[in-house]
Amino acid sequence: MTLSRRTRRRSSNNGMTDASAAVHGMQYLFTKFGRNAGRERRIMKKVGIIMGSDSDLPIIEKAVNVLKDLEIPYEVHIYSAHRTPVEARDFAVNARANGFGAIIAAAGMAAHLAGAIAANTTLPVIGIPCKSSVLDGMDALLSTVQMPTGIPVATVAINGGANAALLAAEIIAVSDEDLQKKLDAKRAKDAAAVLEKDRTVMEKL
Ligand code: AIR
Repeated sequence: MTLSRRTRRRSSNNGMTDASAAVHGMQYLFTKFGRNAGRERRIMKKVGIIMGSDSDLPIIEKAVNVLKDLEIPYEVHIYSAHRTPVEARDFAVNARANGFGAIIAAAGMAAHLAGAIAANTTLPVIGIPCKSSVLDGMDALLSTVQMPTGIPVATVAINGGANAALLAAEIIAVSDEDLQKKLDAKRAKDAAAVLEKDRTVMEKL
């Protein structure tokens, strides 16, 4: 969550952090000289998770749990469109080069974070409006969903952390067959759990 360390480490690697550059370098060497030389080896894209404040953490935890279950790599940061606009922009501008495939942005109140991130990248951005004010999240919902034409934000329900992560997973899975299978298996498991409840409901009532 430190704001400047990552920025400082960014060097001349086309906007990549040193860590990202090292991973890409290793990927290249494996492809070139490793046991599977010549075969394409892909590293799964990361999901970036940005929240406007640490008070949004309970909603972010729902997203993180889904990504962990699906074994999708992720990175979490606290950047605010209003309080730390430079860092938020910097993250978005470099996200693709840093190995991200989708970004989740969660904020409450006048929630411009997802839109501000989307303005600075063509990666898919998923907005989570957070319920953190007297307006029960309606303020954040409208601020997140009402994007002007040209800069889309895929907005999930108020406090919809789990669905944001599932949508990010579906985006990554477009080019990842293993992840597609995991998502199919999860759907089947979730449906089976509902049907199990269906079987027991009559006994209770
Ligand atoms: N926020 C922070 N910077 C800009 C916005 N919109 C949001 C946070 C949080 C809410 O303001 O995402 O949901 C209240 O933040 P805090 O830090 O006062 O608890």
